Amino acid sequence: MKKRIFSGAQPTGELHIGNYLGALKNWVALQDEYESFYCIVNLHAITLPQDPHGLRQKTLDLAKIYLAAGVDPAKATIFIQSDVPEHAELTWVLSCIARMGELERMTQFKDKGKGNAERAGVGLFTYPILMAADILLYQTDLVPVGQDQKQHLELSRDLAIRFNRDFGETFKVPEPYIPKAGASIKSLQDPQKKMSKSDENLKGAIFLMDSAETITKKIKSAVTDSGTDITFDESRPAINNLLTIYQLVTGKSGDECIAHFEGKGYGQFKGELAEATVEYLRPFQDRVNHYSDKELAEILKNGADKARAISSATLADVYHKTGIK
Ligand code: ATP
Ligand code: LTN
Repeated sequence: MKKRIFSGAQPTGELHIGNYLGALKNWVALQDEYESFYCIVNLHAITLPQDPHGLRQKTLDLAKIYLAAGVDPAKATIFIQSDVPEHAELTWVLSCIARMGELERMTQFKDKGKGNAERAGVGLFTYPILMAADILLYQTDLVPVGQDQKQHLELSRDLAIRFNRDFGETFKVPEPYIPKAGASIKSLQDPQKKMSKSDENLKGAIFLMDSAETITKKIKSAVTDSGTDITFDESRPAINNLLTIYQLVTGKSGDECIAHFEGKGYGQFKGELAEATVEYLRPFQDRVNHYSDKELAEILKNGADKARAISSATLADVYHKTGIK
């Protein structure tokens, strides 16, 4: 039997190249070897205010992005989180075994709640429990995510272990899959921060649907470090980040990248990086509107049916073990 993968992204804003290189790219690479479930986590999206008119459209657009990135509906299951009510149901049960203390330690809550717990939504606080439910419902072996999700995944593992201990073996304990290169692509404007959809400075992120002209402009205006060498060096985070993007979009080895830019200046490097990024995203951009709305609806319906077949069995087991049913 194939091992199982689960991952998801939020339909909250435009996806950027950090989401692509840190997560989506690996979803595509892993779908042959694993039985894969890729979810559009719209229930996660409302942990921060969303425009109700825009959310449904963004949810469908994100499904198109998964497909355009190369997730193949013949191999992987693509579905919308809210189409599978078991996610919300298991969240409740897991909420009853999760501890305030462990949620308080989640750094994303501190960031997104802007350090103001008094005013932050309760959903933002309990969000990692919904993520644990997503993963544990499918008896998932592996979860491909970027570095920022590592702590949430640890919590999923802890909840699985605790439930199994208290109620008997029920959940598989999932492992993270975090890529060596690309796990945390940084903002082009501030290499101390991760590239983010919600960054106010739009110049910090390369969005997957950006035009060639916009991509080139953003890369040319990216901040650099002092010094002139173009090498991988953590102490020079701006160039380190740009060279990492170059490495991933060209598929060259680290050594090849360094050798290629030896003796060359930032100007030339940025020009080549812009060109390589545009070329990398072109086939993706061409494919975004490949599926009609009708085909998309069909794919999502099939996906939800497949997802429910598995998640309902896990939830029935949980309800049985806890004495609910
Ligand atoms: P953002 O902070 O940009 O709003 P997010 O983490 O809230 O992103 P998602 O769209 O749900 O948004 O993330 C999808 C995937 O992309 C996750 O696996 C996440 O770890 C990964 N990811 C997000 N930002 C980066 C980044 N800068 N570099 C690498 N991977 C990233
Ligand atoms: N929390 C993640 C999105 C997410 C996810 C998941 C990722 C929700 N459920 C399950 C992997 C597995 C984020 O904000 N990027």
